Amino acid sequence: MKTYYQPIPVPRANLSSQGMVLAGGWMGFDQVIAHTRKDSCVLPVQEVPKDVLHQITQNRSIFPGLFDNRPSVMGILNVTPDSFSDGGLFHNPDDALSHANHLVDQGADVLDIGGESTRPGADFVPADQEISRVVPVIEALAGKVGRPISLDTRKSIVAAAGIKVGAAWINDVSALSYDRDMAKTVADEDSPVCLMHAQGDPKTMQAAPQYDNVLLDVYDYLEARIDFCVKAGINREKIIVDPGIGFGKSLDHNLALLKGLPLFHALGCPILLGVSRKRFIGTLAGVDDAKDRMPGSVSVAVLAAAAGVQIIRVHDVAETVQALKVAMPLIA
Ligand code: 9MG
Repeated sequence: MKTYYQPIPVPRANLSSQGMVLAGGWMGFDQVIAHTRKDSCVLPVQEVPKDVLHQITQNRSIFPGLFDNRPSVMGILNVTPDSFSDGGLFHNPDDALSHANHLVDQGADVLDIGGESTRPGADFVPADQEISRVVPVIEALAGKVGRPISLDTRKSIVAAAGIKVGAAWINDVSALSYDRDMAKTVADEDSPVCLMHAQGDPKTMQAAPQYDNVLLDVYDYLEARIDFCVKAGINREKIIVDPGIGFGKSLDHNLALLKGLPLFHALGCPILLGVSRKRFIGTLAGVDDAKDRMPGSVSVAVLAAAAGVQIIRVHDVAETVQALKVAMPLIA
């Protein structure tokens, strides 16, 4: 039976002599939770197989220096008319550039631009429309904001057009499963790519999500997608993984994934987490309007930092950056 090893993060200063550094970053661990599909137990680090330990500990080197001592903050810049909490604000390239500069001034390390809303129930957007939304904005920003631009798309033709004008990463919420040409495009361009887990399509994904064991099922899915990408010629060191909070998940599924976040370090890739203003925060806090969910979003961002998550995707950049500045000396 397969065993999954979830490091238990502790501040590096508190490590025992057997302790190891988590993903070359700011946290350490000297114990793991060993899960099977039957049960779980805590083991000392010496009992973890060598190849798994290598995956958990090695530096994540996509962008040297980026993930060494704190999570990177990815600021969201949607150019869709229906995005779920800030839609329609930045259609025109000049407005997008000034908002992007504002996010960078607030401390964003990366900007994520998307032209197709992925909120639950969102409609499909044809590729030509998506291109006409994102390409002028990427063109206006690339090389001018001093930060890498991530392009949130599931379509290879959109990815190719975006990379041509300066997008530095592809963020694909279908983990390259939506468009059969996407893996080739990413491989040919040698582009970093974020593989996010989703169950179902944005249109229907919240209908009745089902898992045997959500944490282990999502882990297995991401592991299989990494293998698929590597076989397609994508450099393993350029892959980022994301459990896809809110994408075909109930409240309990989201909570199980958030509690088990450190498990994903065993995939050997940087972890990206997007919880900003999502519905589960509204459910837990009793807040209907997505724009009022900043405090809950920031609290999860701080917990993610303590779990060693390398990239946090947020709407509220200034608030998240301030929270992390205060939290990092306390948790690491
Ligand atoms: C586009 N998008 C919306 N939510 C997201 C999340 O949680 N992760 C990633 N990678 N992209 C997201």
